[in-house]
Amino acid sequence: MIQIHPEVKRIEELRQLLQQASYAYYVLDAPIMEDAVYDQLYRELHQLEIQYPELVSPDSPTQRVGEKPATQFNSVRHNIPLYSLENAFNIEDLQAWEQRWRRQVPKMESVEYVSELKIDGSAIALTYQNGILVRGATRGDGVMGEDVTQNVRTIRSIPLRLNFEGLEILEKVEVRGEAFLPLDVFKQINTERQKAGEQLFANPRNAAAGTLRQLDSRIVAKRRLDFFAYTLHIPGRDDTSIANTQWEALELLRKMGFRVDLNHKLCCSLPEVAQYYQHWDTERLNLPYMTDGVVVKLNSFKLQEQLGFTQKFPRWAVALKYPAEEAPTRVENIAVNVGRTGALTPLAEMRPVQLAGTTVSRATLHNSDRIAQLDIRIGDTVIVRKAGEIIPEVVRVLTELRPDDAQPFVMPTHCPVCGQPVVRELGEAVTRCVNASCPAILKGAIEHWVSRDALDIKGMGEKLVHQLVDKGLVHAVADLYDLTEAQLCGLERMGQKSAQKLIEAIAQSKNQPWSRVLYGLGIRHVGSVNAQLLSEKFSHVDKLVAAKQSEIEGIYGIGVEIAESVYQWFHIDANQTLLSRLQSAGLQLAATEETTSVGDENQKLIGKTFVVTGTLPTLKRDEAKALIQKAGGKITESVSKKTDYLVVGEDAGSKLTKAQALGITQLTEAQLLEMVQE
Ligand code: 0OW
Repeated sequence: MIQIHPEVKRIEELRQLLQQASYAYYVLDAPIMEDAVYDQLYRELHQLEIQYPELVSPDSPTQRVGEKPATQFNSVRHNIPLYSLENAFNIEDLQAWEQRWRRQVPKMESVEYVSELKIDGSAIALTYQNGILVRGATRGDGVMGEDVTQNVRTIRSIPLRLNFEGLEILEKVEVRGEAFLPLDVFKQINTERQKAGEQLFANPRNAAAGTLRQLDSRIVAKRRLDFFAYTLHIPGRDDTSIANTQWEALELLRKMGFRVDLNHKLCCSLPEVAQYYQHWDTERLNLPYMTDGVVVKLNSFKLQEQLGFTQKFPRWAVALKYPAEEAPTRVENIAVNVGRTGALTPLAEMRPVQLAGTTVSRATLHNSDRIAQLDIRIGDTVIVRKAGEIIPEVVRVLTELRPDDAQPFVMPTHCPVCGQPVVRELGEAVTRCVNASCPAILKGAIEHWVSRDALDIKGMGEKLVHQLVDKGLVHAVADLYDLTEAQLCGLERMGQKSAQKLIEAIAQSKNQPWSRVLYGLGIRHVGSVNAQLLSEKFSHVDKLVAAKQSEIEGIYGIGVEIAESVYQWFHIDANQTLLSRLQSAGLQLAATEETTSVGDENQKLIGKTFVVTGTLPTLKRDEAKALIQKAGGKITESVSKKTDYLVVGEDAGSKLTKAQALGITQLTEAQLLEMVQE
């Protein structure tokens, strides 16, 4: 007797509801419920699925993210090759293309084209089996691609199950489209990478391709990739079985639940295509995503079939590009910018040049390694590239135009802002100023101090911080607590009311707990988790000042490197002065009774044994171990039958293989955090 769970009905109901809500939100951009309601329903479904794991199905909204990180990507063959597109760079090329294909078919009068924006992302091929997404693959070389199914599943606008009205007969469906990063998401990712001192993505296309090839789908999920479908195939049947034209195919893709770029247009002649192309030359700069020209296709599938393909391209389509966004200019100077972390970033100052609709005169040169790689010198003529809104980039030096007096760039030995010696740690590309009171670092220190996870002082934006430092009102974070309303009123865009509010917000921050103050000090390697651990072990600042380095090291999760950085920081006179000033200003430099550390209630991992392996996306391995320890879990260094969980990061090695062999549950960092969450 098959036991039918009473919850089956509820689970199906929840899945339907959540899928409709997700489709409405991510594909139609027309939410049908509040986020809080969605989250509530999601939690209910998740709980039911945890209770009855046998009821989980691959198309459940809970199955989008959180798979264990892949160790590699398998190579897969596309059922139907993913062709690329022949390029046309102007209307003449487009007309030549039309002449070419017309010679291949009997004379015809009217012909329809579909013009589509060429989305500048990374092409992917999706395979659906009986309406369920079973595979997502990168384009690769068009014949073989990489299986990135786990990552594709995290793209919310890709349906896990097709909306199949009337198409149930279709057993296998192939959909192709472009995975892309919206511009605001791209900028956000680069801002985070800049803060973390990581190399920036040069453009959204690289960022999308790089994200799709992430081994840990949690990272992919956080990056919020999006997707536009543009091709539909039914393997083994000719495409005219379900649609006769590209236009109909796009409509069908929408019905099936895909996002389709609605800027496509049916054109009845080449002049109409040219008009579409001209229109989008300027309009594309207002789009929330990058495009790379226009794709022009013959609308009729019958005609497409007659024309077929060359070795690489369809004869019935062409990519009509806009004038290249690269131009030559001269490097007049190479300046050095000191960032908030003290990093010295070389910047090329160039003769202004018109690029992609804007005037460009500066481009980042990242670090000394990049300068050496480009062999760029002051006086050189270079090719600068700027696609859409993206940061301008020096592509190459035209060495044949190098003047005799071209000067190689030498990274300064002293900080250009404060004059103190700079440091370039062995093996690091970045050169850094380490003087805590350097104005450039000071601005960064104050921005960190007022930030959300630190003292959380609202209203203290970057521009105001720069004014406070540049006007000499603040030389250290402690000076914030001596500011008067009158001083603030004297600043730009600061009225009496907002000055009062800000003074109030600064005063309020004195109630923040000791762990936030500790984090706010901006000690290298002390993130909010380590600050929490340190503030629990040393409940008063004096204990931390008096602590030996070995004591600090003794806290699980505080490795040697962190302990050294903490010990050194508390033994610098200027920092001791800062602490006493903060103390007298009334900041919390000790744990008070109400800010109890996490008590016994959060012992969710008691009795469980964990091993941590690989590089985790946000936590250091030691921080993860400390979290596990704090929640009552036991840490061992090697995997055995007694291991309950293996926490897996990128480039996990033999421990992962052994865990898989022993059938030990693997966790991503996010799943671990979910387990220890209060
Ligand atoms: N990037 C696009 C796009 C598009 C395919 C069909 C057969 C050959 C090209 O927006 N709208 N339509 C097509 O049609 N391809 C596109 O992108 C191609 C895919 C592979 C290389 C280009 O990115």
